[in-house]
Amino acid sequence: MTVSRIAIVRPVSRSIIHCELTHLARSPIDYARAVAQHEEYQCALKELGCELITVPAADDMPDAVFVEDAAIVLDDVAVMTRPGAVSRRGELEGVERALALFRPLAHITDPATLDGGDVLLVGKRLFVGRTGRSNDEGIAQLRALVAPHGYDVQAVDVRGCLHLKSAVTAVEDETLLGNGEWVEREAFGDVKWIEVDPSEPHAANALQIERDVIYPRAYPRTAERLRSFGISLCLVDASELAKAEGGVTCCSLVLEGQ
Ligand code: CIR
Repeated sequence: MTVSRIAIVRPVSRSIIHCELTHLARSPIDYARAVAQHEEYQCALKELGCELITVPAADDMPDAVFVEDAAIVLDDVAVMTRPGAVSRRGELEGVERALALFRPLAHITDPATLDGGDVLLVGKRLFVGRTGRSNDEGIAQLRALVAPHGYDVQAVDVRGCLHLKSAVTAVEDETLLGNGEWVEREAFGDVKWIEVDPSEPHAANALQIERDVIYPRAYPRTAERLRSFGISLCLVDASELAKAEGGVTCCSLVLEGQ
């Protein structure tokens, strides 16, 4: 059997300047620059062995490029979320059509809310941030949907940032990169923890693709720290979409195809 790695992506919307913002003040986003940076990101995904599947653009949905929030993709099921921001719920349809080719689907339903950016997979554990976007009902529904597939769901309190994965992501299978000001590292049990450089609080969002990590150029001190732990980085410029509160995990859904 040939197993290939697939990354689902979606173009930057022409209306990106009207994106949702929670913790950042609105600043002008250069659409052409955002598109060029998104191209570089997609090249990085391809270099790391991903085949890209592009969901059709949704120019009327400002945040559509952030496909991560629409679904949680596991080996044997994909859970379509119910985004906490009402303006983002229309994004699901296109992503669902793409995912249906690869996984059976399950759905989070009203009154639950859940954003994919709040869900961090470590082995068979799903850590889920309790945030303004993901509520307790969302966490409970996710638990019920994934338990039959052998996954354990643990809720984690998050403060000071948008999503759990703004505060912590995996850089190796059992190694997390985190900002301990935004999330309690003890919540993650016995995993190795690399703390971001204190001068780079936004540096915890990294996208692990097997033994490599796609990582923003904007955080050189934390990058150096990661390299000192032997982590191989593929650096990209992600500064325009960072103004929309998006990071490198947000712009793709990576899954093993078969
Ligand atoms: C939002 O607020 O929903 C978007 N402007 C940013 C979403 C970023 N997504 C993510 O961190 N998973």
